[in-house]
Amino acid sequence: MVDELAKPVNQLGTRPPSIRWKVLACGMLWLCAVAGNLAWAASPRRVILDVDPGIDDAMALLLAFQSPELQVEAVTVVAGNVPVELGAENALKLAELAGAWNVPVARGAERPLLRRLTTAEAVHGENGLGGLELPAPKKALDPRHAVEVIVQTVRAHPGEITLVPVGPLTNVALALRQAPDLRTKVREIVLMGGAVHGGNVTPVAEANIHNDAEAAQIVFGSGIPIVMVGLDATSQVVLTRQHLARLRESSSPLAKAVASMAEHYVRFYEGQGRQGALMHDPLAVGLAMDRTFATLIQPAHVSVETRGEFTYGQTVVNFSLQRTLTSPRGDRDTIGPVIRLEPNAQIPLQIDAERFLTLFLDRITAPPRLATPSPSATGGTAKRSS
Ligand SMILES: [Ca+2]
Repeated sequence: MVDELAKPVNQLGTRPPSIRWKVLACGMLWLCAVAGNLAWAASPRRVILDVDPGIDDAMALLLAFQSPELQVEAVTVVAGNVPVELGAENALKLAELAGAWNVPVARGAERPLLRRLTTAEAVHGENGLGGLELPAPKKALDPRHAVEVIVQTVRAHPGEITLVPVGPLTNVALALRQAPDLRTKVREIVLMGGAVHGGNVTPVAEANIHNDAEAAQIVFGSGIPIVMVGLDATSQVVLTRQHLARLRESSSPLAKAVASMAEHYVRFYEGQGRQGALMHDPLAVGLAMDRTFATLIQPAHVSVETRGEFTYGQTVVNFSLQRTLTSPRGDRDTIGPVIRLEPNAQIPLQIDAERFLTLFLDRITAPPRLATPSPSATGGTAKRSS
């Protein structure tokens, strides 16, 4: 330190920092930057899962609860695979199974905006969980409507919430109608629905979009960044009997539950001539936490068919990002001009299915990550700890 004091002072009367101090300061700055980056990388992404459980919804919920990359702010339930009352009860049971006592579960829309509801007991079983009987829930539903929960949660964390809807888009569309400010406050929507080619309830329509195409069109028109996890992506991820065997070997209660539900689900798909069950909803959760599960993803402009007699619910995926208009000429129209369309969705086209399924099985066979003591005898929803 003597050396330091012996140095001349500058015009402002302070000593210039020594090399040692400069190195120390740079080191501190570097450490702060690294720590900041680590904190950013480690901070989980806030998500709301909008579900219609449903076996693959159940697997998606459990994957989300078991994943430190995600912070599930709420689970909202919509009518779809099963009526909303049953879906809400299933969501409560699954949250309890995962130990997610502090995550609000709210019931939402009972039917699509305009159309009649179509349920899917043939795929998911009469109770929506492939016949798996879980204990009656002690956890209570959030007293708010699901739409209110979505609006309030997004407004409480503007720019931070990723919506992960894996059922019909009714709740999300109603939230956007009720609170147009959500268009700029939702960080992103990673939805399971639609397809570039084909469908699973009609030759051109996927079930979630087909169940409420009007709601889907509102969501795709919202301006919120969307990742459309469609059948093209989800049909690449197949849960086979080998995977079921690994789940059955595990002592984890989550794995045993998933194995039981998936038995029904796999059998349904085997009946369609497939090697196993398609992991629709879990893949949306996977892409919400790690986009690199998609090895090819392309921007597109997606429109939803709401009027076609044979094409209702089709997602018309335009990768060219151009639309040719027509202009009147006398008693006819003529082609032109061509206008440019802004992309409204990213479309995952190729999935690293093996990597995703490995993560899924690892997470489901692990002990419940959120396990906390159950609420006291009142059985109400516990207060949030954060
Ligand atoms: Ca679903």
